[in-house]
Order: sequence, then C-alpha cells, then structure tokens
Amino acid sequence: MAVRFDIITIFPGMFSSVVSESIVGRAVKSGLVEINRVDLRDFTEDKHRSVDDRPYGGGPGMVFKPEPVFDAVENVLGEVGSSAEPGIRKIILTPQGRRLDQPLMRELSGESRIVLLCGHYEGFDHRIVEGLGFEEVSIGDYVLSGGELPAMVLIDGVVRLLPGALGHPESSEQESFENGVLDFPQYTRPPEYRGMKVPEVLLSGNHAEIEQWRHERALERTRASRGDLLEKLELQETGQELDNT
Ligand code: 9D3
Repeated sequence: MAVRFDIITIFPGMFSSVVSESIVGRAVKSGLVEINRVDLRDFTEDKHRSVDDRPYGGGPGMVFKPEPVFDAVENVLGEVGSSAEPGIRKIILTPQGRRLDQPLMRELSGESRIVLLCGHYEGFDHRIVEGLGFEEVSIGDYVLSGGELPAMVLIDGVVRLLPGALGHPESSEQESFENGVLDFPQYTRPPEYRGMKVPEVLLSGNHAEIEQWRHERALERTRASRGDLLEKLELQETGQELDNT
C-alpha cells in the first residue's frame, strides 16, 4: 500500500511544500508515503558540478549528461538494467512523454516504488532513457521551465488515490474523470447570497430529482468546455453495446 518516491532533480528545494503540506504532507507524516529527494549535482565530479553539456550535432541549449544521472539512479536503486522490474516505475518528466491522465495515476497508485527524473534544458542524452529503462511522461501541451512541477502534479495525483490518504474512502472513486464527465456545481449555505439563490431542487429533499439535476448539469458543463470527454464516453458506450451482442 505504501509508496516510495525517489525524485532526482537539480532543484530539490522546490519540493518542500508538497512534502510538508496538505494531503501529501499528511501521508508523509503518517508513513503512507516516503519521499526521497536526490540532488543530481551530488553525483558530479568536476569542480563546477556540471550536469549538462552541449548537444552533439549542434543546436541551441544544453543536454543532461549521462554520468551523473546513471550514478544517481544506481545509487537509489542499486545496479539497474533497462528492463522493467515488478513494483518499480522509472519515469522521466519530459515534454515528449505520454500524457499523464487519471488511468495512469490509478496505475501508478498500485506501485511500491516510483523513481522520478526531472527534465530541464533541451532534454536528456537519449542513452539515459534507453539504458536505464525510463518511460517518458508529460503533463500536457504547454511549455514549463522544468520537470519539477510536473513531478509534483504526479505525486499529488497518485498519493490521494492511496487507500487511507483521503480519510473518506469512497470520495476518490466518485469524482469527475473517473466516470468520464466533469463535476456538477456545488452549493452550501446560505440559501441566498447577494441576490444569488441556490437552485430550488437542492433544497427540496427529493433525492431522485437531485440526482437527475446533477447528472444534467454535469453533462451540460462537459459539453460546454470538454466535448472531447463526451466523445470518449460515447465511443466506450458503443463498444460496450458491441460487446453485449
Ligand atoms: C518543447 C520545448 N522544447 C523545445 C526544444 C524545449 C524544452 C522546454 C521546456 C524542453 C524542456 C522544457 C522543460 N519542461 C519539462 O521538462 C517538462 C514539461 C513541460 O514543459 N510541459 C508539460 N509537461 C512537462 S514534463 C517536463
């Protein structure tokens, strides 16, 4: 059930808030999650502690050198081959990767060790990816300045799925994305605020009508801002009908 993250980064300090605050902070304090930060520069041997070098073939920017990364990964895991080991995932956060989504979060929440390597510059010497058996993951189609924030996104999304991390077991399964649509709008007291009223149906106590209303609002919102999710849902339903015949 418990998960250990090893984060290899040139900015270990960036992770201080995730490790100590909120859901992840609580999971660390309770021993459900262990987070080991590894400073890549500790595995350099020159006096400038350099982790990068100019790309072969020319072009702008710098590329992560293989030696410090191989040494850091081997320090964390012992001698590692490029093959997959049960319970261990080796992930590089890079813009070239497979897009992180809720099914991948769920899958990762079943692993016991996750090694995260945070990218920068123009990327990694490709021998790091191939020689150490890393899979590449991106969090979306926008350009950030490094893989640290994406690593934090991954950790947050995985930790909250661990049994015991949220405190209320059913809530992580009942939510949007897991059932393929966005959340319905929520209201709390007071029933009227600055002239804005809570929809009558929510005050009615009629649970069947409330369910119906929430379902409709959820579909409406999904259609308005995420038509792609509805298309996926329709494809799945067509698939299920075919399975049943
Ligand atoms: C695609 C931009 N690249 C063009 C040559 C250069 C580049 C820019 C920024 C390479 C790496 C980065 C740093 N970003 C990440 O390391 C990163 C990232 C991201 O920028 N967006 C979404 N997910 C991720 S995961 C790692």
